[in-house]
Amino acid sequence: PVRRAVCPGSFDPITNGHLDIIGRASKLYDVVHVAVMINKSKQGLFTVDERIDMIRTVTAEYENVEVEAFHGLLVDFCKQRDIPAIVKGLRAVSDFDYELQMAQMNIGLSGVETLFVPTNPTYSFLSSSLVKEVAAWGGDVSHLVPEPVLTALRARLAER
Ligand code: COD
Repeated sequence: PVRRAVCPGSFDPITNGHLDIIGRASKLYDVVHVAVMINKSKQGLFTVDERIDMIRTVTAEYENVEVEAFHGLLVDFCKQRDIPAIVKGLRAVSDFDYELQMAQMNIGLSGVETLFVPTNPTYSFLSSSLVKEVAAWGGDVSHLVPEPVLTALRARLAER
């Protein structure tokens, strides 16, 4: 049987921290689904289609990674694609409470397991929101996001 896992997130935009987790998951599973979860109450810096394009570009080297958007519950995304496992990066203790809550909710809803991968310490402080904030004030984020994302960030922020 094909072993599948999902790496879910907002990816607004994808960072080197996300990419590290996706790359590691791609070595452990036959197919890794990257799910850009649509949150209607949160207006992003990038549209969902822009996020998907960026993720496809920077994961092109991984042949077993598939990227798509989803509007709904993560467990329904999993059910529809026969995915038994969610792979999440854990940055610090601060991530733990909420991640544990979601993991337990998800297993209770449908039996989907969550596996936590320890974040590469180089990226343990890294989040999409901090990247956007630092970049908006002209700070250098070139070591925190892949090159195509850096270009897109600069272009989007220059429009403002
Ligand atoms: N290093 C390693 N991993 C990282 C890093 C980093 N620096 N930054 C983020 N990650 C990993 C984490 O595992 C994180 O969970 C994931 O990437 C996504 O990060 P973000 O910031 O893009 O996305 P979030 O935190 O907004 O994603 C939350 C979800 C979209 C996964 C969640 O809200 C969800 O599942 N929503 C769907 C609706 C649903 O099912 N709700 C019920 C949940 S019980």
